[in-house]
Amino acid sequence: NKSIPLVVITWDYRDATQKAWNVLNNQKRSALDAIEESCSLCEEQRCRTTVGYGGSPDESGETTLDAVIMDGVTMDVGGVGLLRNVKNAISVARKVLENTKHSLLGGELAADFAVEMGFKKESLQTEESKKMWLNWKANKCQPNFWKNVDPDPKKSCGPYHLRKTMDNIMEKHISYVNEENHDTIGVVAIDSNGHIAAGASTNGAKNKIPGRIGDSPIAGAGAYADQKVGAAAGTGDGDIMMRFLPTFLAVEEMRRGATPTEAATTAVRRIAEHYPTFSGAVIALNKDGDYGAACNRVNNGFQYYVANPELGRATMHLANCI
Ligand code: SD4
Repeated sequence: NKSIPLVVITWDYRDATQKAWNVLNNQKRSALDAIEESCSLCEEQRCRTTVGYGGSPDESGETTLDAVIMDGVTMDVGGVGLLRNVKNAISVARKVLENTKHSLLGGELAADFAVEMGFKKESLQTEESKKMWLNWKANKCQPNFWKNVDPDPKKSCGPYHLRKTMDNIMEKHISYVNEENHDTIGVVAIDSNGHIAAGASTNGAKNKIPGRIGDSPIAGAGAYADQKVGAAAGTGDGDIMMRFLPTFLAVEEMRRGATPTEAATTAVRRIAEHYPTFSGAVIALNKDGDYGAACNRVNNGFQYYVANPELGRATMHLANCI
């Protein structure tokens, strides 16, 4: 089969795609390994500062991480949400998958779990992320994630005095997404044994309210895989996207016979029916090795990377948005 092994990765993460391709093609290792190692590379490289440490500081200046990995053969899932002070989000997620009966661990206690699994605890703040945070505060904490409540810049933008704002919240939202704030790495892969897996890793949304967990660590939201059908991964405005479980929907659409492109389009369209200005994308593949993507409101279309035997190496693709 000329289309297997196969890996599809969100955005312009070429190195990560090449990494996954080496794992799948040269080393003949598993789809799960390809997911973990490609996401790990992005975490180390701090892809576009929206994956890994030192990016997307929350209102208090802290970076926290979300990640998920799903095995389409066993339907086993490992996720970490709001992971603090540990850099290796996807690898900790894989430990949740392989060493526990749980599907999702969160916050400070997920960091304790990580330490038990042998990972190092260290600050995720960098000079750069500190500067991002200070600039945001100097700019009266705009944009932010509150509605019907005004942050108080004098109090580090929070706590908050309750006051109905007259601002158009959607307008704020547009200025927020125009910053290209959403660059989660999502990965779907089929290995040479035909096994399918999916995963994602991110440091979430800039200026998020402390405690916020996005779509990425949640199966069916950030990523989903089912050996009988295929897999999908999402990127974009997680607060909106997680309300629609777009990667679950994409896999279900493929189960009903849709192509990956059609399935991704249906998932994105479902969200856009309710939130026309949301920014995001879904990538998908099926068990035959077909793949595709769809997006909404991504400037200049949505770039994603693919590698399979036919392409031979990581190759850029572009999806026009709906
Ligand atoms: C989130 N979906 O936490 C993530 C952000 C992101 O590409 O960058 N997605 O909302």
